[in-house]
Amino acid sequence: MLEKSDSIIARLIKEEIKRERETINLIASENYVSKNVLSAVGSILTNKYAEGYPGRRYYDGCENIDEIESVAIRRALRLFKAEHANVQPHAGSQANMAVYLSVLKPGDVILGMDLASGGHLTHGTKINFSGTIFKPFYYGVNRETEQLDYDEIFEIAQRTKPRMIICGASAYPRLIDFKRFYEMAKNVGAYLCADIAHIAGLIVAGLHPSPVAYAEFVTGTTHKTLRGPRGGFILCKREFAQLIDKAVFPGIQGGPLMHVIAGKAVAFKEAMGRKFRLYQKNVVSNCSFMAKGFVEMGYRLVSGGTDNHLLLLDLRNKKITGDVAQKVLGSVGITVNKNVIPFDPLPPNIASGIRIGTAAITTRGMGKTEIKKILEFIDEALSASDKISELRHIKKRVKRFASQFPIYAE
Ligand code: DSN
Repeated sequence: MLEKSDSIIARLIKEEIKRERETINLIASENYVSKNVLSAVGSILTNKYAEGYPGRRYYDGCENIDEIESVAIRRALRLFKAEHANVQPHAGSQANMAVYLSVLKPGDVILGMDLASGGHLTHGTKINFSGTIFKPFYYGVNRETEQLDYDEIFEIAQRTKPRMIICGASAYPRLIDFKRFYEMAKNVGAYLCADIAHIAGLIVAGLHPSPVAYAEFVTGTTHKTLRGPRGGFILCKREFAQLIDKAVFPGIQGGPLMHVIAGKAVAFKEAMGRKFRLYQKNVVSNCSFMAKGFVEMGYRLVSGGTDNHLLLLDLRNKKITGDVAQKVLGSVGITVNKNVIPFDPLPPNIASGIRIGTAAITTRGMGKTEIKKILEFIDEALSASDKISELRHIKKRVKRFASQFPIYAE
């Protein structure tokens, strides 16, 4: 028993269970896995080394491991209607790195969405491998609409001549037109990599257009809207299968995390069901309901709304920074992250906004009634940001409220 052999870690896990149960999680990239995913990830599969791929391993004893990885691959292919899948990337960053290294050379030009406009670190940011190994150029959003401006992106692509265009985002509340990206990539002779980490669940449920038919490469994570274990995956056209597999192993990774791959397989199966589609529908409708609620309370939404699982609040008219808002909400048990807004006058560690997502609360069974309550908590807390006793009172109410939605039946 962990309690006896390592009381420190046992206590901290218990504390984390309590924290998750007693708080409201609005982090757009987080979710709660099913008990079945948990049991696969917490299994003895963590014991096994399996460098290589099914049928081609560098270690013996991989007969069960081979089947597990093959099942995960087959399910990924079916779920996303893809030609080839690699389920070994430890995370989204490794998935992106493997894609870049599969067909690009150091110094090649890449064009990705600016981090400050909602892109991701690995899409060419200067402080990330993607911005140091390759020569990055960026597109952002239109100043007026705060949405992607495809004509402008095309103009940047024509000017910078990238070898690869990367589309997909971490903090973009609108639909992404993958077909438009594909057409412009072809026009300038670039590969297209679509990073669907955030919206993978919406895509399999048919609530967001899929890039799989277009992009040579699609990368993603399994733990966000897809509601699987922490990890990454790559889908690609058949002709790039070998290059991708070699780029993941032995290119950038060693032994795959087989317990996680088993968890991915379980999550892929769950994502094929009707219940999962309904869940995704609720994620999106909860998000648009929350967006309307914020607008009614006088908050400004970046781009004026949302089409997916997340929204971005511009807090400037509320005279509070993203950093302070994150801390204030955290102090009452509502977890969000500060986020820069497009053309933010403040630096990222302060930021003018916060990012909010509805995947996790929807998993807990929350709907419109609960969202009204959450909106009330948020507005009260942000309006009482320096009133300690009021914040304490809100914290108690949040705890009582959240505890009514157990994550795992006790
Ligand atoms: N950290 C993830 C997010 O919060 O969107 C992206 O990797």
